[in-house]
Amino acid sequence: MAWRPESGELVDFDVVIIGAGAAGLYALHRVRGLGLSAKVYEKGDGVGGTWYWNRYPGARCDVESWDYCYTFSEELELEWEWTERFPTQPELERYFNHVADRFDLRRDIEFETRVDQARFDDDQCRWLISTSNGETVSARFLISAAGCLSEVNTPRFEGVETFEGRQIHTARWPKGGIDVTGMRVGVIGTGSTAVQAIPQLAKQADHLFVFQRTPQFAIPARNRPIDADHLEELKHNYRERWELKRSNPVGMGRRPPEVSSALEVDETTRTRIMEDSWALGGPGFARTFDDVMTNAESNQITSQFVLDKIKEKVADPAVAESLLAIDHPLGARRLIVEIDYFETYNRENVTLVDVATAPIEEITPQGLRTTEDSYELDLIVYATGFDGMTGALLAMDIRGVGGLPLRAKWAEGAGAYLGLVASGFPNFFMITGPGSPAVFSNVIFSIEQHVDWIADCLAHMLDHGLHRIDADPEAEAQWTQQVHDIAAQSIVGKTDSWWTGANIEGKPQGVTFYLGGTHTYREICEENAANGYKGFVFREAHHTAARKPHLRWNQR
Ligand code: N01
Repeated sequence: MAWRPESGELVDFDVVIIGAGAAGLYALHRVRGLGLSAKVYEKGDGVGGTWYWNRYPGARCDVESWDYCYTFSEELELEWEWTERFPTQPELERYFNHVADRFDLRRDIEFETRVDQARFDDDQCRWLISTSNGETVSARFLISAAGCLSEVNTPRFEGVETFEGRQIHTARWPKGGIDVTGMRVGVIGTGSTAVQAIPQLAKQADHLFVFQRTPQFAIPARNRPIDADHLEELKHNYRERWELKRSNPVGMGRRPPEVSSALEVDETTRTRIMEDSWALGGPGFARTFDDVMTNAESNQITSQFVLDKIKEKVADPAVAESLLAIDHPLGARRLIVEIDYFETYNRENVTLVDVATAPIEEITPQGLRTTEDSYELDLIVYATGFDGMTGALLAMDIRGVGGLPLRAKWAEGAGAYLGLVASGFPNFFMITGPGSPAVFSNVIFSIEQHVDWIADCLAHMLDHGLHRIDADPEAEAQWTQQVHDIAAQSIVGKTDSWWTGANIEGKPQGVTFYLGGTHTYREICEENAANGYKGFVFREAHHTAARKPHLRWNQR
């Protein structure tokens, strides 16, 4: 316990923030700006969150660099120079380190420290937070910036411990990299991560085996360096891009599609529009038409177009058939953005293994055995994803009023009012929590919006002498219902994936993202704040049991 030696009291903060990724860094900056004391706990030994952990070969963001960046500081936006359309992990890690230095954030971050438990003390109206270094601190407010994709999912195959080679999850790739030269490498998975890693590993490995259970749609990235003219233009237009992001349903700085529906135009026009969109590449392809995600016919047309394009890239018809056996509509799983992925299967040293028809049975000392064959391997790469949305939150033991564990509250499904506060867990804010658009958007732009809302709410509480905020259970239930109703109208969630929680055994199933659009969500949040935070329940300071007042909070 981190008792203050001289007084025997707990070390107190106004705010404790969990995680020093994009969300934690900005949250720290904002709460400091309110004059509050804050401490960030970060598991890693550096900042960047996702971009600290995911160092696998080929790791890069599949949102354009000029969209995937903070917008809160004009100076930051104008001084940072992105070098590629889709930034690599090293470039992103440099960016977040630059942000940490530029805003002097490091002094309030404790690295290599995991939050294990957080308990709400209702009498004192404070959170007691225990960490992996054996300390317990107290804070008026707790903010989770733990991320939507930070709790890794490694399937528990029989015989894992017997493997004589090396095995690693992509999100735990070592800082120095792994030299796979001359190795027989097996990659399990064909999601976004695997699709980035496979072409890079294939270039070095002696032989690469890809164990594919579910083939997926992937759109060419058409990555390119950003030249001086483009950089100039980006700097010139950043304000306009910000406006576009605010009005875009997924927070990207793009204009709406040329036509709303594929069904609105004749075949020639529609093919031309799809060709243009294909030539542009990137995640925007999912928005070639407005109704790709909601209209089955429009989706079918777009899906078929992509299938035909993929077919052209793969030389071996049997391999092409396996890659094209896609069982879901385009966009029902997260659309993948690729660089040379399909072409990689034309290499002699790459073998695609279908583990849908012949599942992996066990890991053996020499490699891996499916129901049909055995594969000798030196390195097994688990590109098997994450326990998304709630995994990192539930990995901690978070307990609200009356000691209720968050795990118990969410046993039947996760939800929080506006995705920000879960009722029964006062003074606990979630950035990109369940019920928010979260990663179903340009997540860094969503993060900024969530953090701004939270910081404004804290300022409101300070100004009005309020010590406690909770979500009204009824408002929360209505919001969660709305989240589910909107999801029911979309193709998202009609197919099992990490989006629905299907990749984690025993996890409640269902989409927990708000799919009504980030622009609409933003308006709802802004209106909520402007109307006095309806649906939230506040308590004034004098309701809190007497204790030595926390100076900073009261001195403001
Ligand atoms: O994880 P995934 P990911 N046997 O869950 C397979 C973001 N991201 O790390 O589909 C065999 O998508 C599994 O098969 P199946 C992005 O949001 C962003 O790739 O369950 N296979 C699947 O193929 C993305 O959506 C970037 O049948 C097994 C794969 O493992 C999210 O992260 C880059 C298996 C897991 O795919 C997650 O992507 C990378 C088993 N027992 C990721 N268990 C950017 O560029 C699992 N699989 C921003």
